[in-house]
Amino acid sequence: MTKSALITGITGQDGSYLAELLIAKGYLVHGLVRRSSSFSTGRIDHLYQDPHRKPSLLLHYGDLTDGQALTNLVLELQPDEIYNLGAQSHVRVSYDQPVYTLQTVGVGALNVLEAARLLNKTKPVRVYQASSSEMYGDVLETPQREQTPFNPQSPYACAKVYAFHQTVNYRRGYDLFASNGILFNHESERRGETFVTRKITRAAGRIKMGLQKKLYLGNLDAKRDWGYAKDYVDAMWRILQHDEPDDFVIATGQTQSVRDFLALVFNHLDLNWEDYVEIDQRYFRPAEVDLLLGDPSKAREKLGWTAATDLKRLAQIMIEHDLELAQREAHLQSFVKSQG
Ligand code: NAP
Ligand code: G4F
Repeated sequence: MTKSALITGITGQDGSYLAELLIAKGYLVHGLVRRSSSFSTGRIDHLYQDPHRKPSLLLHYGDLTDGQALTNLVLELQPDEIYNLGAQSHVRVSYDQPVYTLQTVGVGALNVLEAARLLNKTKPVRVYQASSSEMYGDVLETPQREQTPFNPQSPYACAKVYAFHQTVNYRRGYDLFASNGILFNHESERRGETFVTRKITRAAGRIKMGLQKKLYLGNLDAKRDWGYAKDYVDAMWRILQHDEPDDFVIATGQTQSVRDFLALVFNHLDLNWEDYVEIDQRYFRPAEVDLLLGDPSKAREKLGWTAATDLKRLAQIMIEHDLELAQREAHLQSFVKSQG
């Protein structure tokens, strides 16, 4: 029988890759989309098929903060699996919008769990919660593993810790199949352009094409365990196929600094990053997470999952994509100029 899944955050980086993966596995995918004045479905538009074929993707308006509507939707759709990926996911922005961040990340997760608890009374449902390595914050142990205590450093991380614990509570208290994936940073050519890796690859491509002169960044010393989003959505799926609900660290087991990533990207384009990068205090955070390094042993042993893409290859994928975008932009500019 066809399995069905509901993805919150389907228009985001991870939601789009997860939708692709589940459709390829034969799922009927439902996506929660929040209404906006312009379309937000650019990352998933390619997944629409011939309207005469049986649909594999259906979108529904909704918002994580509207618990009643979310419950109605879940009870109506009766999905086998729910992936809660929706969030205000930018750490720096969470300092400017702490209450909104808590509402989407913390209360939003609670709304998903409540809806699942009600459905689970009549039909089994499995819930994946998108937890984050940011929860380790000012780290108390390196590498970070499932047992490492959380020490959050931002409004975003505090909200994710709340959502993590509620997921565990619903598992214990209501016998709900609810699991946390504690994912370390993962990037791609679909990464939002204000996250540091994509900000760097976009700028490097534009600099190479003569469209931009400088790149303004914050703390270059921060270290992250960066993987490829396409690999990481496979881990999400495996977490929900496991024979019991549990919590898993998903990471590469390698850490590099923002400076290292800059060098990888600019060297790939035969450029020296030091000629272009300037430090701007606006991009520093009130409290920084200096070092993230995950230990993915449990995921390897219990889920058979490992990160397939290393940072060098990831940087190459992203820069090749963003160089092409810059080439198109340059071409368009010269065409416009040539028209007088
Ligand atoms: P993303 O690209 O920022 O996508 C976030 C998604 O959430 C978007 O579809 C967004 O919709 C949606 N959303 C925001 N507020 C919402 C609301 N109130 N109601 C419903 N949907 C809402 O994030 P991502 O990188 O794909 O990450 C997916 C999840 O994993 C997030 O929960 C993030 O916090 C978590 N996470 C990410 C990483 C990482 O390195 N990428 C690591 C650990 C955990 P719009 O398109 O309308 O904005
Ligand atoms: O790319 P970032 O904004 O990612 P951050 O803060 O690590 O958060 C991401 O990963 C988390 C998992 O650990 C997710 F939960 C979260 O949703 C998000 O996807 O920043 C990475 C590092 C930081 O240390 C930041 O201070 O890069 C540093 N950085 C230096 N200059 C910058 C910049 N970050 C951004 N966004 N912009 C800069 O100009």
